[in-house]
Amino acid sequence: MRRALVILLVLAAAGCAGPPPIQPPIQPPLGAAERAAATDWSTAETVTVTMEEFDFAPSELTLRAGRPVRLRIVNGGSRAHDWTSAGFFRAVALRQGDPVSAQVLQAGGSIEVPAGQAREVLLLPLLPGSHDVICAKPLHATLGMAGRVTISP
Ligand SMILES: [Cu+2]
Repeated sequence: MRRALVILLVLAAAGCAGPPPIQPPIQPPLGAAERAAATDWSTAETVTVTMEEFDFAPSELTLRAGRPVRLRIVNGGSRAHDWTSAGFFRAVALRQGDPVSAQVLQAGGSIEVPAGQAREVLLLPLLPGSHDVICAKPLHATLGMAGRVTISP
């Protein structure tokens, strides 16, 4: 009984250690780990998106299913921005063992980039479809940081 109480207190304290995630973590599609492990990442095509106040350039991307991509998100603005699309990150395989990839999934499908910096992830588009992309910072999508990313078959 007493031990159970101690465990509960420890769990409660651990839960208060950091701010809660804004969005729930992403589960990659079935088979994503196997597809990522079988991918030759040296063939990845670089696709760059530049974020500024308040837009994405380009705002619309089309990627081909089965073609590896190095998605490079550059923040050319003067404040933090993110490139967020839960639907897109549920449709791709990310390269395993990449710290940025793990952060993106943990953050609910969001690539967070401080002002003046860049982040990149290696990914394999798997499931065809079209998804909204936003900057999830308050009001940024309304001000223009919104777009689409499409995976074509
Ligand atoms: Cu923003």
